[in-house]
Amino acid sequence: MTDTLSHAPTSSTSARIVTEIPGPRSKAMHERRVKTVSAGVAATFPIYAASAHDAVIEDVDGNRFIDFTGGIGVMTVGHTNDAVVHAVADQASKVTHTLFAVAGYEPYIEVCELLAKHTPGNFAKKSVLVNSGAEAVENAVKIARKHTGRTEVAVLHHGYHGRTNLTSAMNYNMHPYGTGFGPLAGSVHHAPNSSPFHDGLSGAEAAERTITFLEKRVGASQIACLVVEPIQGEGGFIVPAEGYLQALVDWCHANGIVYVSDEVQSGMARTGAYFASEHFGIEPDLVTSAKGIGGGMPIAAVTGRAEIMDASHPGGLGGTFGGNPVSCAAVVAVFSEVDKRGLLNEAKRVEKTLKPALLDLQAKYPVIADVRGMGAMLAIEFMDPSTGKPAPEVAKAVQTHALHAGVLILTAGTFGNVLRFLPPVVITDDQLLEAVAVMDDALASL
Ligand code: PLZ
Repeated sequence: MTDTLSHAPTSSTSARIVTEIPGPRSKAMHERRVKTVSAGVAATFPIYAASAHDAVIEDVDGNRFIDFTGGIGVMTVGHTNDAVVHAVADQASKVTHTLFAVAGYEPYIEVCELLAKHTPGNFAKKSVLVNSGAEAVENAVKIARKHTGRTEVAVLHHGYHGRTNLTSAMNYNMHPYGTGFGPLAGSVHHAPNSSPFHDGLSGAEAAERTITFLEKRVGASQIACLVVEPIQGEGGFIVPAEGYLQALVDWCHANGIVYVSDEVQSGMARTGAYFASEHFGIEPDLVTSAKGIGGGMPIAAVTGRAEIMDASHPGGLGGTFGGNPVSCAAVVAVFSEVDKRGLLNEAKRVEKTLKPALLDLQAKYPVIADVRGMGAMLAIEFMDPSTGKPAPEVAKAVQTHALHAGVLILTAGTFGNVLRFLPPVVITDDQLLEAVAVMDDALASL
């Protein structure tokens, strides 16, 4: 046991393992957990966090981990970001809750102003604030249905949109999100996506395949909205072929369909732009955001064309906690941090350091079939070079090896054969390269 619990990690901290993993305190907590926490909640890593700063998490046993997960893409501005912590404490001492629909407060309006300014598209925009990514997607669908008077919802293969009844139906993978939880919401249609590494199609060819499916199976006139992640997150950081998304937007607009960009994972500086849609030159009708916008506080939003966002009658949108003042204060601080500290460029720096290092690993280990992504949203995909089949066991083995060496990495992909890197964009180059060296060791030992 060490005395490090009193010292929070600093930005330059490297990984440090001082106990077996999990350590005795984490083990004891786990024993308490299994008695009262539902087994339905996954436990990816067997450690329990005591403190965190920037890109480092320290567990209750004093082990320090370089964090490539960022709480699944949430901690873009860094753990316990000073500006966020200060804004939260300040707001908590003023007003913590009124329910915006009962008595308003300025931070909610400020957040909607910031989202109107920084989401793609040069037109009048409005927002509604909610609590989670899934709730944002649900609301985007509600709004699109009300606006169009249509019922059907289109999504893409390998997509992920949440765990509520409707969003579970919108996920590509039935397991673990839908299995046994049915009946899931109906009127959801899954169309082929664009995945250049796997399908070899150009953007135009992939768009034709998607559109043909939707026109034949559903009928364009029936579709309220098409919900698309610009870079598919849980699906394995799939970057669509050039021109694909624009072709879908054009088709939606020609057919009165609301195009929804689900930027819950890819949004807010993650890819080196405020929203990843910008990289593809598209202007979605609606954008969902969550994760990174709150700097660790729970908040999410639907933002989009004012005339669509105003489709609902008063009282049709909302909820008790949506746009909580403390969470809103955090969002305002996050936007200010991105601007003041140039965090869009920091995300690009992460790509500039990490991508070549991952390509070097690929040159050394043919089991790495693909290196892809943008900014601080990068991934490697493992395939067995002899069979060409997905190799989830390699992803798992590297993840486990890295955990024991002090690096937290998440898997992704429909087949679980992808490792994804979603670090806080304030992670240092040294920390990035330290983590790559750990993966190198892991692959060498396989
Ligand atoms: N849309 C694109 O990535 C959340 C899920 C992690 P919530 N992705 C991480 C897990 O195992 O629960 C996500 C997303 C996209 C919607 C969501 C849902 O956001 O805030 O988790 O509801």
